[in-house]
Amino acid sequence: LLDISWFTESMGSGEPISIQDRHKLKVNDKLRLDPPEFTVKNYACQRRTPLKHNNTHLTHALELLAESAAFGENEGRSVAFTRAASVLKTLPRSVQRIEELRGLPCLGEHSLRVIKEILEYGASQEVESTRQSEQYQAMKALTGIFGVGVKTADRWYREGVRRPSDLMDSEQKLNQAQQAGLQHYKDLNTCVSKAEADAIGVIVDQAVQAVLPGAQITLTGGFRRGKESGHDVDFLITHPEEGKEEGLMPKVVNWLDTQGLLLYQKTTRNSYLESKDGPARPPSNMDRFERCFSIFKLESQSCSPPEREKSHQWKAVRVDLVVSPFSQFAFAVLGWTGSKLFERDLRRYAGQVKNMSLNSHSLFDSHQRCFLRATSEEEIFSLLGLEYIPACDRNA
Ligand code: DCT
Ligand code: MG
Repeated sequence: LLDISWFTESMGSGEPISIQDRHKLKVNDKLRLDPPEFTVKNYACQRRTPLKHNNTHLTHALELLAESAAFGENEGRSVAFTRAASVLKTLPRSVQRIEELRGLPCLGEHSLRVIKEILEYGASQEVESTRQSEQYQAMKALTGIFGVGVKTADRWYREGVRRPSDLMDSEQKLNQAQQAGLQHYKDLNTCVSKAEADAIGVIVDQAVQAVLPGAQITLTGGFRRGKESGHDVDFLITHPEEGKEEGLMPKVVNWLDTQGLLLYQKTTRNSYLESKDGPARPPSNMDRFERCFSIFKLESQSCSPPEREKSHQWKAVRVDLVVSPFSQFAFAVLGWTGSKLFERDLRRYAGQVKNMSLNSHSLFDSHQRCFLRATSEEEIFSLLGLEYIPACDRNA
């Protein structure tokens, strides 16, 4: 059996090696002298992560542990499992032996233990017992309700709620988003196909052109990275003449609503320029654009036939609309294309390596104390000193 402790301890710490470790190293001398099987860069934004990869049996397991950690509000642990999974996604072939992972970044002891168990026995006990646990299943079902986050789901769980149907005749107070989420639970937990995303794109473009001719819409999120299905559809709206986009969202939403196309909508205002700190202190969150969280009523002729039952003439689909001023558009596209881990690492890389601050509005150079302008994603990568990674390879 391979002892994983030598493996993690001897990796990249830069510390002097103790006598005991030296012994362990001797035992594993042969392994250590072989060159590493794979080389992988540290930050997700420095590597290419295609949609299809060769280690799904491992990444699904690690991602389930990441999800479970997030349900327990342990973000650090959740990100660690997500990072480990992401590293495996970049490997050019499937991993056969744990030794092949030597020297790879982001693989902590816990992740390695899980990987090793799956490689040897075909499954991990921890993953399977988590998957079967009442708490995981309840949290998964409850956070699957639109408008319900981990905190609310956890509170409900502790009060005995296990599944969405338990909420129907309970005393629990639901806000408007949650009521809509519960009402359309089944549809919203059915994947949105690319064809459905495109059909919604046609409608959103109609709405946008009707209220502001010349405005442009861009499909972002997972679909821009080449995914064939997703949990929602994300659009970014802008207009080449800076300023024309102001006040656009309420008009678009009103047009859609008048056509009877919205089952739910909540618009948040652009708070970027209004923020107390002002743009000189770039905010770290990315929700400062004028943004509309909505549920579309997509008529069934626009839906793919196998997904529609005859009795059901439409499907509820989550759609996010975001309006960006043209000068921030490149940053907005980059920020809204994802994946979430790719974005997280872009921001982390900017801060830790370049002493810059990146968000979906801007790039701020803390050393020169100025904003760096860009009109394309390529330019932003270049300002960060990164090789350009196309959207299809940002599936970290
Ligand atoms: N995003 C981010 N950080 C977050 C949430 C979102 O950087 N905490 C960015 C990255 C993706 C984009 O916003 C859209 O978010 P989602 O729709 O949640 O992600 P997705 O990749 O489009 O996934 P899905 O295909 O399931 O919709
Ligand atoms: Mg999405």
